[in-house]
Amino acid sequence: MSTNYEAFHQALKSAKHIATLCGAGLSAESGIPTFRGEGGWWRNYKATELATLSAFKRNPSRIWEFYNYRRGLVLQKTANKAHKALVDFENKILSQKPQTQTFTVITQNVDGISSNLKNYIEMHGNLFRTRCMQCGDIEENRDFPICEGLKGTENSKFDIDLPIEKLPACTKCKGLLRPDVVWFNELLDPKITSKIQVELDRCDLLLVIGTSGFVYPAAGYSEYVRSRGGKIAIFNIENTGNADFKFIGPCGETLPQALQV
Ligand code: BV8
Ligand code: ZN
Repeated sequence: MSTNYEAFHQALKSAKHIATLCGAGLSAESGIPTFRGEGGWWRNYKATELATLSAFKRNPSRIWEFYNYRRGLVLQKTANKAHKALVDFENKILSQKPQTQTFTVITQNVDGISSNLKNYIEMHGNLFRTRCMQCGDIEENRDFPICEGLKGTENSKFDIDLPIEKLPACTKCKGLLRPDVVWFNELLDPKITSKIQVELDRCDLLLVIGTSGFVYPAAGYSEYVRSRGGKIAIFNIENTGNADFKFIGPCGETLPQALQV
């Protein structure tokens, strides 16, 4: 396992298909809390208990208060040096004449901060899209608060139990909207998982950036790439997991240096 940038730069130059698997740590330096540790709690619920269909069905108001709070938080945040490094590196690859390498960013994050990338796969959906529980209509929506009834609830310590008719409603059929994200125990969009499979099947260098590797199927990706002979580089503040390259520290510092951007 190497922690030296020179060796990594060699591997980066000789790789044909470079991909990333990003997690909440990519956005941590933008001030967006991660799921582990203090960031994983909201009021006194664990995020993993709130990000489920059953929690939404049981108490749609509480879950919309949670997502409205996260939307409001993300809307005030900006991209950090790690997000910028991914964009700059993608531009570098795309301006190769002829293009001899591919670069694809696969992210678990739903904050949409990297959406200015060209080859970008959001595995778990996006906070700023809604989906109708009735007719399935999907809309972009960056309103904050997302509905009148949720105004000013983002800092309240207690649930406000809005009645369903006051929660976000579909403009087409008036049905109850949900955030267009993948909740725990929900299947990922098969169109997305097949795009990811194409990338994993050809990836010879996977950058695993700011993820604790708990959540499946993302958590299985580096094993899969390694089993096919691909190399793994971990960018994390914790020294976890095994990899060919490890850069321990804030990815806002390590990634620009590793990608030479
Ligand atoms: C599914 C959207 C089929 C919602 C999210 C196999 C084994 C065990 C369990 C399962 C399995 N297969 C399926 C499961 C169940 C489940 C699962 O994995 N559970 C876990 C908890 C064990 N998986 C699913 O349900 C998935 N669906 O598999 O469908 C199926 C269907 C039914 C039944 C079975 C199977 C769907 C999972 C998607 C869940 N949705 N997000 C929302 O966000 O509201 S997951 C959500 O949490 C995030 O998207 C992200 O994926 C995850 C958090 O993980 P990380 O991103 O890694 O963040 P975390 O805070 O954990 O870590 C941050 C890291 O950054 C840390 O390592 C830290 O050290 C580091 N860091 C911090 N600062 C920095 C830094 N690094 C660098 N620089 C810094 N500055
Ligand atoms: Zn509808």
